[in-house]
Amino acid sequence: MLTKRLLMAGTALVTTLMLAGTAFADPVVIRIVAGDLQPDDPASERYIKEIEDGVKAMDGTEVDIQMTPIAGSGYADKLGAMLLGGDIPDLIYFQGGDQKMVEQGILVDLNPLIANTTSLKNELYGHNVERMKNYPYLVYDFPPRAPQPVIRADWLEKLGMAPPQTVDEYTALFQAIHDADLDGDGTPGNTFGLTAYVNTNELDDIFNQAFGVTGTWMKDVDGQWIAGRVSSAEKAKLAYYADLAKKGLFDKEYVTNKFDVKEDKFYTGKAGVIFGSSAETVGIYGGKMAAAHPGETITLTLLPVPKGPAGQGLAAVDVSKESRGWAISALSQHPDVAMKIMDFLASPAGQIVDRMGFEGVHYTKAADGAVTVTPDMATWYARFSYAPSFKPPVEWRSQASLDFLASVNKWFAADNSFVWLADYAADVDAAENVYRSWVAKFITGEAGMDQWDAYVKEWTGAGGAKLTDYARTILK
Ligand SMILES: [Ca+2]
Repeated sequence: MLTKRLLMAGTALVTTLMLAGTAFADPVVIRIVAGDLQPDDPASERYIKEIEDGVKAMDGTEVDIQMTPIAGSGYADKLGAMLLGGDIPDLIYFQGGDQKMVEQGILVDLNPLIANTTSLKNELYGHNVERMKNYPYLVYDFPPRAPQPVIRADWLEKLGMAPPQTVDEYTALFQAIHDADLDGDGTPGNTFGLTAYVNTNELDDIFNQAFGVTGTWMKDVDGQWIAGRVSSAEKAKLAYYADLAKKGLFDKEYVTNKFDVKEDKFYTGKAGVIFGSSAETVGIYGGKMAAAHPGETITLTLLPVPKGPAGQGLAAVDVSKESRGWAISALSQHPDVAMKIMDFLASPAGQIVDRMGFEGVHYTKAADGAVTVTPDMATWYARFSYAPSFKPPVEWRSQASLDFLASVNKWFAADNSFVWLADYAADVDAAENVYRSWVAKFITGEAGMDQWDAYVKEWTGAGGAKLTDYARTILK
């Protein structure tokens, strides 16, 4: 209904412009909305200007990109109000609230537009391609968040150990960190092998597959779909976490740790291994570790994805849909030009703009063309595309960051999770809360693994049975 009204409004506008004799005059105007691209902000203006120049250099298209202001916090809500009010820019960045707009019919299927691109279609990650099969309205060309563990390279060297290749070797590493006095405070045994924060999601990223937790839904011995959360593989994995905690190798306080507490334990030598969720995060951890130890030369090593008793790999990635990303309005007069902007930004020239920021600010170029990154590069981040094939003119990322990206690509596996109908939201939350609470009880030792059946019973009663019944109608 909204679509129809807006389409009529759009038609009226075009008619008016044609009568005035100004329709389709160059350059093509593309309105864009994103929380961190604001008109009157000099950095945003320069960014947009470089994109306009780049698109023109690419194939001669003259585009006038106009930013739409949404100031302050609450971007998703403000964007929703703006769109439902009928003000719909051509290129829209969502971080939530997009499904409502799909229901209103105001976002286009991006797949046909992407199929016509030169660069973008070749630069999507495996999880992007799978997500866009299920939900073609958002594109977000970035690596998936996949927490992976890091350790100080000098600590690994002091222990005389190679990076662990198996779960048993991980246990041995955590034990060695614990037993030594690597932090040099004179007391052995007061450094955890591993810490985390709030929940065990980060650990799951390398241990799920190792213990056979292959996805959100798994087949039991009778060939019936059951939740991975109540599988025997999950039980084996949690028994491993509980054993690490019991031996003092895993920090039992993970539940109350905030992210900064987790990091602080790492920088101050109270934990030997932590997980970083992205290549950037791993780079930032390296920078903070170095800053915490002036005068020393400390780098971080990314630890491998271990082989376990039941497999190897990073946890399966949710491919039901992108949770954030770029959309194009169904009311846009120039969806092809909007996509051309996205295509440019995924190209080698566009990646210089999107990944490296501004010449003279984030990097400098010498007379002979040699590029040098400045300290300001640490605060720059790509907004549109993190093309996997991009080779920067100079490498500034740490080896740990590069290893992180290689590992994400090597170990991608698609999960079989799906988007729940709103009717199930309360059950999803209730079952997950029961799971989290029991995981904490098992790990702190408040409950023994022999109480597994009591956990499964509570989980089943708290919505788990209802969710499983529904999943069996969805999964093949
Ligand atoms: Ca110590």
